Amino acid sequence: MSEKSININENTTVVPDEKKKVDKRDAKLSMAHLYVAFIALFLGGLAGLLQVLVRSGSFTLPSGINYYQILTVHGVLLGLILTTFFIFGFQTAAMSKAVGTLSDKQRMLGWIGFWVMTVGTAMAAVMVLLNKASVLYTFYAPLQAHWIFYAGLALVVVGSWIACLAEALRWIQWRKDNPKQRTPLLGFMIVCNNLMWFIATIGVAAEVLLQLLPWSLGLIERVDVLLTRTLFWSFGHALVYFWLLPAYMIWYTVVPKIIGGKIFSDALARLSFIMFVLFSVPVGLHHQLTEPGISSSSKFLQVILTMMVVVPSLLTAFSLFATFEIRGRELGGKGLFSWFKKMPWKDVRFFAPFIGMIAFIPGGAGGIVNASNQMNQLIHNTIWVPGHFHLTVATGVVLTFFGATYWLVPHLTGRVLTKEMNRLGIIQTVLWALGMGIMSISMHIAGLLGAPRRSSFSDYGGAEIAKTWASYQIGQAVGGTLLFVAILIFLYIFIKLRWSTTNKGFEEFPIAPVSEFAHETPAILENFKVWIVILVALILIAYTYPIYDIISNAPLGSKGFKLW
Ligand code: HAS
Repeated sequence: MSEKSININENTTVVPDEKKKVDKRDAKLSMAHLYVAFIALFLGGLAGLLQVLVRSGSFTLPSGINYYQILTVHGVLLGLILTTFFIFGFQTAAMSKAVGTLSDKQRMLGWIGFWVMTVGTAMAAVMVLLNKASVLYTFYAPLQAHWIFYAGLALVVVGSWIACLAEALRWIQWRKDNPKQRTPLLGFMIVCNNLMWFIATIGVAAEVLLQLLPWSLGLIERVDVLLTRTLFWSFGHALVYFWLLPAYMIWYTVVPKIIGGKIFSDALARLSFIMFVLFSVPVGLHHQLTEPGISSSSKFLQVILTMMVVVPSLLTAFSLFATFEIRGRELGGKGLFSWFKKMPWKDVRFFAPFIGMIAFIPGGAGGIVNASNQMNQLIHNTIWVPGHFHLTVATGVVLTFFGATYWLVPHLTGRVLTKEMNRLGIIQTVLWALGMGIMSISMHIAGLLGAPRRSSFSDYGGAEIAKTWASYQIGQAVGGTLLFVAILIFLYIFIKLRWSTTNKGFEEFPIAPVSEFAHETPAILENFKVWIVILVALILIAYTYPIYDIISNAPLGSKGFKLW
């Protein structure tokens, strides 16, 4: 997109021309990511279906496949591959649309990043399928996977850094071309997400390169299990916000346009993203509250910081309610909840992310329960936790990604979202919401009754104990089956939107302008130097002592269990 097509509204936030399409070369790069993402969705979803059927107790896996293998396929493909590829696919298109077409050099970097990630994915996937890496998506030591699995995941991370660099360079170029102007909101959000991702992945890269990979290659005999887990979680919680922030980008900038409204406040949106950058990394210990070997004062500090990272989500909820209410009133609605009736319920581009928002409310509340130390003792390592993340990532985030796919794919491929596909999309969303609702409610209740997570039915300590939560296992199987049907419908719609010859045309890439009543955005929000200094300080405060403590009091380390 040429800079000429960018205009500036009264509040000086840059809004791209709505008729302008994403450049074809950028669209190709974006689509390449989506193909890998949706292959991962199919295979990961199939593994999920097998998993709930096994847990229901009424299905036995064919010989040669074990429960932990399909659990690893499910977690790695959906939690790591679907998300990462979708996010970079979406962000490439969004950067191109909101900030401008990538230069040849930036696009080439984007392709290098894509191929490095794809080769890494193939390496890790082959090892999991050969049952040489059934170590789940968190790859906790002392379980040891084949070194090719770790090398593959390291390549996924390195490839993602290259993709981040390509996007950052485009944004920097815009700043140079437009000095003293506020950068486009969507571009700013992408830079925040990538910055958070880059800082967070340093921890997991250190874990893999300094501990797991040399250990699996036989170069070192033992690993410090607690150190590897702590490095993993310094990345792991930021990982969940790396999934969430693209959904928030859509909630803040796309959904208001679809309902015919405006962004409530540019400043509030940027503040919320900066808060995620600051507070997403130094909170990982809330995943380790029950682990010995970490002092309670370090855990306490990180629990406080966890409560801080809830604040930007509350700001987001406030902004969204305001956007909906203002638009509802513009359309003639009266009373507190008038907006509810005025929303475009029959438009899947709105309906899917909105259902995601609703699911995110109990999902987020569950997160606050998890983070509260005493309550964590009750739910940790029970199936309550998968209940929590199936509401947050698998509903809040994934439904938003589905909703975005319905306009993004036709936009990128020169087609339109037909009425028929829109209707099917709504059915798909309802099925997804129903399936996820039944499954995650069952998971939460079974978790409170003590059902462990990450365990096959036969490992429950005997069928007698398992009877306590058996009916909820059936609930999970029913929900999981509905979800698999919803995946098949989604893939059918994707194929139609991508390859059909009867729906050629122009589909909008919706980006809303900022409300003319919004306050000016303080310049400091764009000053990344300040935020990076504060971020590094927070990480040092939160992690220096626990890591020093773990290393200086380390026992011999573990030789581990070779699973290959
Ligand atoms: Fe979490 C475990 C704490 C958010 C994902 N989390 C996990 C795991 C995953 C995950 C995958 O403190 C498992 C990891 C593993 O394998 O072991 N989580 C939190 C907290 C938040 C939170 C405090 N989590 C997320 C998000 C995720 C995610 C987001 C993915 C995308 N989580 C934890 C803790 C654990 C944990 C502990 C460890 C448990 C253990 O012991 O193992 C917060 O960020 C949540 C804040 C969210 C809100 C909701 C705001 C609502 C909004 C919607 C507005 C709706 C509108 C529509 C406007 C406060 C923005 C209105 C319409 C109407 C009609 C009403």
